[in-house]
Amino acid sequence: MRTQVGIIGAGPAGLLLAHLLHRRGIDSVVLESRSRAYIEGRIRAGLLEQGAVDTLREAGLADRLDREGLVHNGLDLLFDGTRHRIDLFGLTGKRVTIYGQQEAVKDMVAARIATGRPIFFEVADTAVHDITSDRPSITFTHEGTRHRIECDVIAGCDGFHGISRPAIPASAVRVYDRVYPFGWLGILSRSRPVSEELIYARHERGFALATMRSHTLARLYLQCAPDEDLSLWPDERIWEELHIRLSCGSELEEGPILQKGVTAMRSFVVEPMRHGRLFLAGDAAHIVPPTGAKGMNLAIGDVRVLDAALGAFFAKGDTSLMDRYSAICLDRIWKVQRFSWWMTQMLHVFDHADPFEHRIQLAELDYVVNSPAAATTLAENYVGLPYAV
Ligand code: RFL
Ligand code: PHB
Repeated sequence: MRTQVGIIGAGPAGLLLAHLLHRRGIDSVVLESRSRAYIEGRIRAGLLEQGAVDTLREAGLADRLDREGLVHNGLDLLFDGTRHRIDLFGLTGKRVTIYGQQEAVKDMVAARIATGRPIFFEVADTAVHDITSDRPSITFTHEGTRHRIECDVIAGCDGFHGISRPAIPASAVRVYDRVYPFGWLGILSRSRPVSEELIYARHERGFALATMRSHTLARLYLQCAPDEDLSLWPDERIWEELHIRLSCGSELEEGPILQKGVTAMRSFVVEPMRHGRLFLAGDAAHIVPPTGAKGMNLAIGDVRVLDAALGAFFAKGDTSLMDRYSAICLDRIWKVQRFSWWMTQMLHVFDHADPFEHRIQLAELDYVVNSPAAATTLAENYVGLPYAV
């Protein structure tokens, strides 16, 4: 097989890249280790920045998003028993949209299949070769047969646990990694969301977040241990803890829990995001803690730059944007890392025995909700910093 861009991973990064390149007339092959049903059902992110929505709309991928997405103009911070609204739209003129990542993935898989161009699910033993040459290749097994794809460029969009990043020699990269001493226990419940907008709660027992997927599906998170044992969390205990941490006058409606999971939290960046003809995008290159809702948004930001860079390369042989790909992405990624870290440290309990931490967090939250300058800082980061490309 021969293609221009070999794309490893059919998450938001890989699927969006395949779609944008197709619109430019650039050929690609998408390889995914999981089944189509698995990636379309995997519950993950839910919140899109205004720029991410605009990107999907410009790409012709937003018909269902425009119909079903829930547009939010603000969010609430809950601490010391009181809810405070941050008026995102009033402070920035921009909004955010709730639309499940798996819904965006379904839309993009359907768009890919409609093009008739190749997407292989359930591939195994994916490996990249000759990445510093101008004819890199990918080998993989599909339905028992070993294949090789010769490419001009490889896009490593295979997430944090993929094979692309480890294919770069350790001596060629610098890694930044911070692991947090907590995780999130997340549930999806068939019940009315607590409020029309999101509630980020700082409570002495730990952080909680009330978000949603629709008017009848609530998505709720609790700070827990990074390796929390789910068997210790029967439904009653989850609801009891949510009632305590989200107690704010609004009613928390209980419902059947459809899905439960624990996510550990880390901040991670690899620099540079390119080695020879291998380009990393999305979670393959960076991880943020979910408190700022930035993971999927960052993946979309990277792909915008990579699409433009590959467009210039295949149209005119111009490598200048390819050469700046990593620097352009990292400039925004580090600002988003900072924001995600800041939201995380302001809202989580790191050390239950540290009263100083508690008072500092309350002072910071009080400052954020009462200072227009501080509220605007939160809002402009939350709705999404501008793109350079
Ligand atoms: P993905 O989505 O992980 O996709 C990578 C794909 O590559 C496949 N793969 C391989 N394929 C072929 N060969 C191999 N060797 C392969 N190895 C892996 C994988 O199966 C997978 O399909 O990465 P991508 O595209 O970079 O997208 C990143 C986002 O998925 C991620 O950042 C977000 O989900 C993070 N995130 C959130 N982001 C937001 O923007 N807003 C949010 O509200 C938000 N909330 C969250 C989140 C992530 C969470 N979890 C579970 C990690 C909430 C949670 C709980
Ligand atoms: C979600 O809807 O799953 C979600 C929203 C905001 C976050 C994290 C997750 O910060």
